[in-house]
Amino acid sequence: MDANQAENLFESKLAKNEMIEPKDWMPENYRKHLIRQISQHAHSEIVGMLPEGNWITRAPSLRAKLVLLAKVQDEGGHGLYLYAAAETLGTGRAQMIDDLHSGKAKYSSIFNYPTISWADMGAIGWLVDGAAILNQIPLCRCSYGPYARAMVRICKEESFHQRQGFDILLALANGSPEQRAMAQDAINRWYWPAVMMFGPSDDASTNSAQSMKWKIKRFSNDELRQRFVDMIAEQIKVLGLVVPDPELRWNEERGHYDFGPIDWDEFWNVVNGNGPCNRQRLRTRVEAHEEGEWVREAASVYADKKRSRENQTKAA
Ligand code: BYC
Repeated sequence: MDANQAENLFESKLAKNEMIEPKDWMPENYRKHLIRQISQHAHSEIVGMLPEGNWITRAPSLRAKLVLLAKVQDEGGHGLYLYAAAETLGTGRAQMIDDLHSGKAKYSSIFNYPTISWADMGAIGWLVDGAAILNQIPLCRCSYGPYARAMVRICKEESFHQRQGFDILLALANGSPEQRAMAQDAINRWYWPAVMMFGPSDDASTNSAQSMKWKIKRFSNDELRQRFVDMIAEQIKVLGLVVPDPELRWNEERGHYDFGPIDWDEFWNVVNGNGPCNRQRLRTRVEAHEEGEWVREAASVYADKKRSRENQTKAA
């Protein structure tokens, strides 16, 4: 098959909504675009374990601790499926991890905010995982097979995460005045960063147009953000709390909630490494990686031994 035929086949698969698989021909920029997005996504899951991991030892009950532990482990698993999906595109995991540690690769802005109370576990589950689900469900239909398939399982787990977050906030909202205030404070701090998670507005989104042509992204950043605002504006009524946006109002004509302006300076500041916890998060990740050196070494020596034993048995 010549280059033109290969490209035609790729385009016709996209047009028919067929998946592109690792061994299929694909344009180099499609490959690079996916490596960028999938590795950023994997890094977000792994760095995303840190703000919540912070509360495992301080969970208010054994049940809460078990649930949080399971959730944080799920995030670790998501990172692993996603690194594996990125590896099918020909990039090595060690390279991706180096890029995270050197600050070259991005990860979601949301994980650079501190978790200062137990209610933050609720706000992260409800708002952050809630935003993640809206962004990630369409990725189950993205054009690259290994990414789309990884997202199916991830989304199932994320929906459990969102419920556990809501459950924490509901308990606090129905608790003492102090607990209610704690829930409101967490929502006040996490709401806008969650709104920002969807990325820059459509006119400033450099990757969106191409990503949509390639059927990686199915909806724009602003479309998904609007869905999120609409969903949260309704769900918060059940909690009897409020979102920190005085301009949030139902717009009958649009059939959506209007909302106030987003502080894009804050967003870019965090994306560019200057959020409240960026340095701390990277330092913790690098330390964890260095401390795990002996595990990686032992695993690879064990794999070598096993292989050579198998070879000896075959030769005998
Ligand atoms: N934070 O052209 P755009 C989770 C960057 S983990 C940082 O719109 P794109 C969870 C963007 O990378 C949730 N950077 O980009 C885990 C680009 O820079 P580069 C993570 C951001 O890719 C644990 C530039 O801004 N989810 O759920 O079309 C516990 C221009 O943006 C952000 C995913 O990663 C941001 N928020 O759209 C709990 C989902 N937004 O790369 C929960 C998969 C934008 O050109 N990713 N940037 O240098 C995506 O869907 C898309 O990559 C995005 C951005 C919607 C994030």
